Amino acid sequence: MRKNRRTKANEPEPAAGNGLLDRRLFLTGGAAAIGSAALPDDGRAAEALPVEPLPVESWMKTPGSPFVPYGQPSRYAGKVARIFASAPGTTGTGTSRTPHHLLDGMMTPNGLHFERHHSGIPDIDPGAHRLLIHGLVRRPLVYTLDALMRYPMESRVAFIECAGNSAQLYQKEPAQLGVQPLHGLLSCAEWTGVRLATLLEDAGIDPRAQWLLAEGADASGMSRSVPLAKAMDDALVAIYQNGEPVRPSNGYPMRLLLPGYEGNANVKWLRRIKLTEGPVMTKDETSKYTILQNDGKSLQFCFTQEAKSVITRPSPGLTMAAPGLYEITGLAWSGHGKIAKVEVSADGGASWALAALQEPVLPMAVTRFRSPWRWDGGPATLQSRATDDTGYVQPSRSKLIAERGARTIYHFNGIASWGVAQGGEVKHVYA
Ligand SMILES: Nc1nc2c(c(=O)[nH]1)N[C@H]1C(S)=C(S)[C@@H](COP(=O)(O)O)O[C@H]1N2
Ligand SMILES: [Mo]
Repeated sequence: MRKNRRTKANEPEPAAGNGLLDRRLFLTGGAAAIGSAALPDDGRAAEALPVEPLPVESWMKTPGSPFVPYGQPSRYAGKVARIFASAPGTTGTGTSRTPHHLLDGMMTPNGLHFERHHSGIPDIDPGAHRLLIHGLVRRPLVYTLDALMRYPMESRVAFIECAGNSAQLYQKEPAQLGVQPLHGLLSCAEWTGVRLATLLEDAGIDPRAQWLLAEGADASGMSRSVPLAKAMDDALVAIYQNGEPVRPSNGYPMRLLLPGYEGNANVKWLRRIKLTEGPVMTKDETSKYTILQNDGKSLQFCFTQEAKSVITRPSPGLTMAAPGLYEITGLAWSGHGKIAKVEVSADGGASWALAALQEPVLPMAVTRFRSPWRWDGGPATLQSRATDDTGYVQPSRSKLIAERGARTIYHFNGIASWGVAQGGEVKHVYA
């Protein structure tokens, strides 16, 4: 009896083909219990050799550096940075992308939150900034930042994903890029601010109002129409981002947060909300942010980001060192609610293992998933597939394109694949 149990502990249950193991291996601390199986075959992750005494390094011999008013990352962590590109002839119009392959957990640090600016980052004096609420209201109101700060506040952990995230996966051939350039227009933060519903009720909502126009204070005149129901449900005028004032690049001194909606509708540098009977048909919801279909017609007002997931490690640029036990980890999210499950495949979708979901699992936030995988050193195709609590399952790339076509660049949420070659090189592939 006892012998049997030990044998079992030494051989973790396979959960799917090509080396995927039971997710409980990590939850129960089983990785340590299975001993050498938890380590690369050709060596140990931590050195077992007695190294004694430990050397006294130079930084132990003199006092450390003085205080600074605002902390910065380690100078050795310089690679943990955004990458960015600006439109020709501009410096601040374009995107910067989050390095998910170098991060863990669920929150994106403010300095690494992705950015999308249509006309650079405005340098807004918070004392001069105003938020106007007008249109179909009983009494139009103008808020200063100070006035807004006197209202009751609420926090929400929410992802923001640009509608154009992962757009390269609509291309015929897999772009030879990694997680950051392909899927880095996604970030997750704790946003704190005043419920938009509170401000609208303050102004008095005319029963004819069904929509609102939200406008930013940047030079691009970015503005979007949003259903009033969303504003009343869970919209925030966010003033804080992960506990500190919203960064200039993310909308300082205030931004609209519409949890689960495409990034574009989350208007930054918010200066005006106008209640209207119908959508206003701004340039940002007619010429752009519509889904062009094969028949030449476009879908408009596709607000919600559908369930999606992406493996952040292993991923291109992070070569696998040696056969052995690895953790496959990544992020899953849905604009419709909570992530119900994430499955991982190591054989291109032929078989799937349930991944462990890391708590907390929150609606419209990213969820971190983890799956133990024993890589035998041979070829593998890694995929993840998210299901949300509405029952919606992330589609394969081919299913998504069969249904939608590939004439759009928006809302790509198909399954992404990383090919692991003999030798450990990881590449973006289509499976
Ligand atoms: N005023 C204004 N709001 C804006 C934008 C903009 O250029 N100007 N870009 C939008 C787009 S396309 C996206 S994806 C998100 C990006 O938010 P972030 O830069 O905080 O990540 O902001 C949206 N809100
Ligand atoms: Mo965007």
